Amino acid sequence: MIKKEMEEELNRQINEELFSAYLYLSMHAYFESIGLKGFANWMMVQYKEEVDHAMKIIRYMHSQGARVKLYELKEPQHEWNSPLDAFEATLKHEQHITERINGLVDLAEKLKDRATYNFLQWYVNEQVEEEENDREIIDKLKLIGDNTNGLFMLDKELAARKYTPLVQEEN
Ligand code: OFO
Repeated sequence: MIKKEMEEELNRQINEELFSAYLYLSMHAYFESIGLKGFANWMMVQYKEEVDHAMKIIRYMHSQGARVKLYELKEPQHEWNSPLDAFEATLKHEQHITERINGLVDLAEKLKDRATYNFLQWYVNEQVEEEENDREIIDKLKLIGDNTNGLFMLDKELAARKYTPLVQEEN
């Protein structure tokens, strides 16, 4: 059983995950607008994964008989100064999500909510991966600097990213 305080925080997290999706969809549009289709593809995959993250919480809450509530989404930023600027914003956003997840884990511990504590471990691990992916791309973008060829090579690399639904039968 999920206590009210946890139910409310999980509902807030659904909003955070959906806002993440919205932000990355906005970045997808930004990269399309500057002709970097591989970067745009990477962001589209990211968008879909974030929707999966929200759905995973929704399904968990339903399995626990908790009440899911959807809140208003903030308007995301529309423009960035460069691909590096967009990826630095991505990392900053993911660090914010990591803090949110850590806060949820602390709350689960405080409430002795073992089921939610276990459920959240998936997100703890996912955040390590997400931040690492962003850092790798930021490092590459810093090495590339103003080199257009390097940027196009990275664009080609990011074009290869494929979306894998979180749990096949859930989608
Ligand atoms: Fe980008 O991560 Fe969701 O949780």
